Amino acid sequence: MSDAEASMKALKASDPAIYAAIKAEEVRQREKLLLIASENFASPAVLAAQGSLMTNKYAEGYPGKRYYGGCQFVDTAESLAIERCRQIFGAEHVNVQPHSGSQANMAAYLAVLKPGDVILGMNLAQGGHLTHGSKVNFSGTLFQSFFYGVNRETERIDYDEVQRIAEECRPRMLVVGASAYARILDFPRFQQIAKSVGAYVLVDMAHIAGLVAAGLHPSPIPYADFVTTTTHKTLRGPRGGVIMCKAEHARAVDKIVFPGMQGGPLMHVIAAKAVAFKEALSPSFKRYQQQVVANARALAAGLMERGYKVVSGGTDTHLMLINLSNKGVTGKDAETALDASGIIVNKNAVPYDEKPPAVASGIRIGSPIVSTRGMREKDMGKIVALMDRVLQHHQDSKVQSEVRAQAKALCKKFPFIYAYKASR
Ligand code: DSN
Repeated sequence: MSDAEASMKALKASDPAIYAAIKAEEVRQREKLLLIASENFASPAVLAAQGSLMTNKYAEGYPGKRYYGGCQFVDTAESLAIERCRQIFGAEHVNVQPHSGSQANMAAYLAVLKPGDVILGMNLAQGGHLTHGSKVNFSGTLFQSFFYGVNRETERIDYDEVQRIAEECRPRMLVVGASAYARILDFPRFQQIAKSVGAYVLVDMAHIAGLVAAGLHPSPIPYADFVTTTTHKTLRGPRGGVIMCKAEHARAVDKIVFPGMQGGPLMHVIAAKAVAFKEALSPSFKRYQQQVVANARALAAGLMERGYKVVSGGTDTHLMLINLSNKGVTGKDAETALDASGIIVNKNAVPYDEKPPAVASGIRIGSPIVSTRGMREKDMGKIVALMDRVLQHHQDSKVQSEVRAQAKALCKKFPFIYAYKASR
């Protein structure tokens, strides 16, 4: 019996309720077509490190400078994580301790800004992120936030407009990055805009970090003072965050992460980050990312052929937004009908959406998980056909149950990377 199997067996005996929830989640992940753009399947090696006994260790401080004894082995894990991350992205300084992407962003702000300072980020309603200045988030309450969005016609960022808004609001920090924008980000242009108004540049590359690692999206590193990312999206590691910066901000960043914002780092997660970074340095990771992009393009092309409006007319990345307003179904109803059919997406506002976010006119879909399972362009065609059938008959439960069986059959053809025999 493997360690993982033994652990699951022990869990089953000690906590049957949580064991059952995990097993049900395993079945869900195995049998459904998962198209949430921000999710992925971390490798068994990543899971092993994240589920390891390094969770038991306190290690406030940084490698070689801790406030606890017995840190020699967690030091090894953190030093490897830092070194591998630097190797992937070429940053001058790396801190792998942020517990999440939001905390990495908080660290970037607090390293150089004071409460009340002005920040300019992408509007959440047009593809940005909560932590880029949303009024319901710390970033919008601690700082004075202003927003840029996308052009109504092209549905792409209008850089002249960003320049105009920056000149008007004079930000101290220009925040770049998105959670629902499918096009290449022009980092040199953002840097130019920031320089012209004396702002720092923070690039939150959480969604595209895997693509950047593989050289399939331009790197923000040369153009930004701070670059943050999560490690679990296209990068395919454990849940968590990382902050990178220019050498001149290294001390401020380290100080604000610890002791400024966090106490003990999650050493098991940091070990898992190191494992994921090693994987990201391998040639197979690059091939994986190429397939992620190819699959996203195939999904977009297939949907457009069937009359779906893909925001901005396509995708350069792993994700796309579909505006369903010409299909007579809201984002909310589409999400529900697809879920009942074994296809998991999230409702999403489209640019200039008139519906509230909890209803929304669109859905966001992404290719990271289906690509991890080994699916290719022709399989995307099958997914498009299944989605189209559901969306055309979104109130028909017979269609939903037929598609659910077809989605399960398609999943069955591709390996599910976790296999705990104890569960069978
Ligand atoms: N909530 C994440 C997403 O789905 O894009 C971003 O943090």
